[in-house]
Amino acid sequence: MAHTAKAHFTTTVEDVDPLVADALASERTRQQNQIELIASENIVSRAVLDALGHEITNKTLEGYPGNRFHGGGQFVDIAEQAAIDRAKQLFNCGYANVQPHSGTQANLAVFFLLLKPGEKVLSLDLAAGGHLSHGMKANLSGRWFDANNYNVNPQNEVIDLDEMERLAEEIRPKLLITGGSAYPRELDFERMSRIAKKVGAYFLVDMAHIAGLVAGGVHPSPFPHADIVTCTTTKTLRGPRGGLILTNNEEWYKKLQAAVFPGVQGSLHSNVLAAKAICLGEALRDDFKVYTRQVVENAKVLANTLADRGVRIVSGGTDTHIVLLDLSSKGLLGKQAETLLARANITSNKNPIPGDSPRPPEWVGMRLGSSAATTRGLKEEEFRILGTVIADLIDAEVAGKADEVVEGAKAKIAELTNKFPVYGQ
Ligand code: DSN
Repeated sequence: MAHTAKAHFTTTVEDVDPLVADALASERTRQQNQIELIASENIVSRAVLDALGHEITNKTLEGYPGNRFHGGGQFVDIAEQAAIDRAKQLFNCGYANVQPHSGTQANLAVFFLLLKPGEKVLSLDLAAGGHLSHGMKANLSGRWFDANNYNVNPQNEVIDLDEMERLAEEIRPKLLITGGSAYPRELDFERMSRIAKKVGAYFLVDMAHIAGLVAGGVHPSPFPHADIVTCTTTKTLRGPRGGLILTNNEEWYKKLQAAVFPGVQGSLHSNVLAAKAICLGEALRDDFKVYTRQVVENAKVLANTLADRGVRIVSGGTDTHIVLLDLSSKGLLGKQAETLLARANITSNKNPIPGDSPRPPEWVGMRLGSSAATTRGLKEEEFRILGTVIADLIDAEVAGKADEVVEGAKAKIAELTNKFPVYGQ
């Protein structure tokens, strides 16, 4: 087919690229047919998808609304300003930068703003639920800064604030960070901010996982305790892939803008900014509060159902959307359980638990999350079914009889996915 301008604008992906078209179609079917229990995932609204696939993606811009390096940005300005205003309203803070391309980029910009290479950071240990961008050795944050970790109490697996205070006094970090990827319990921002102040550290809350729960009022807000807050818009906030940086510090604000652009990023993602504005608007609605309450209730039901069947739940339960399983209680590894659940169309991920091996194939943990399935409309009753199906699969695997239960488990999952379709499928 001759490649004309008209064809460029009208030929569908099915015609132009069957390989990728097939992958897209298969991914759509996978999302419909599987129950998503990966805690960092969610299912965005049709409106968010509309923005992500909109022509606005063509617009290149650097700078900030009203002060761009390129012309023609007046409509992106509207979207970005809406995202800024809504983020400030939603999280009750004075300043928002909505341009970070991810949570990791947001954290990198905060490091760029507040630290010089070699300065000290104190953050939650990765196996205890921290995040790689908080100082993991293989990440730039760990390579360029002096990263130290606090941990959970080995008895109750809750962050040990006394130990955090002792370490902070000993290490005297410039930046104290809390939050991460796999910590299921409520965070005590007030006490942590007191620890940071006592040792003269800035206090960064990375609320990537819990931003939606904070927005919905089911987890305490990091404001007014944190000096600076980062998050993704992806997870419980149910928006596009991307990050936010929030603060009340007027003095930092200009420097923060410069830390994002041109500090660690170039041009912005116009379509993602529009999608961020939409998801933040959705999170301001009352029905989002109802959604987040259900997310936490569902996670608790899942944790209790599994615990009743003898699966040890790290920290004994959850206050959030995250349920962390210790599969050593059943003699399984995380990767075995991940593969097993996938056979029944349940998507999950192996994860380290406190004190776990540094080697992913040896992890005994599995992280489950309730956000995406709750978006589909599943409630307590369905999460009880999910917990029972998972426990049945695990027990059968331990007994060497998984083949006998997988088909039955798949049928139960199919009942749920048919009853709670995504995108009108
Ligand atoms: N941090 C990763 C996770 O929580 O799964 C990606 O968002």
